[in-house]
Amino acid sequence: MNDCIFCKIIDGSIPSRKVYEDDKILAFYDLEPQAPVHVLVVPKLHIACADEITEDNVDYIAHIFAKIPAIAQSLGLENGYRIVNNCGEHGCQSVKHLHFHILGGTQLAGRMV
Ligand code: DGP
Repeated sequence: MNDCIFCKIIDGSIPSRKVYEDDKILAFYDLEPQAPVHVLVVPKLHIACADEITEDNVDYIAHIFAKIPAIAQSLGLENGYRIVNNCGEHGCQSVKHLHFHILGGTQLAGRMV
């Protein structure tokens, strides 16, 4: 996608602070952190949002979740963390490339909204 910020981060035309990368996914620090540790994990395939996950692309999502424990460990999140996905307008999704926030590094609030 030509106008997608996260596709540009994936192809390197926009710089990012990378945490983890393989052939299917990229993890990088969020530009506007909302916790002491705030990392985004994205599929390298452009999937706009959670509504666009299908049987054909779900292997990217499964791979993200298979890698999150090691990513969290590398970030020092041994006391836990939160995984967040914002979908669509009511979910306040601002970047239309599916991404999972990993938030941690402190005691997070009990309520999510
Ligand atoms: P969301 O609201 O769920 O769509 O989250 C989008 C996140 O993306 C938000 O926390 C800020 C982050 N973000 C936006 N643009 C950039 C960027 O160019 N670089 C990085 N590292 N993060 C960005």
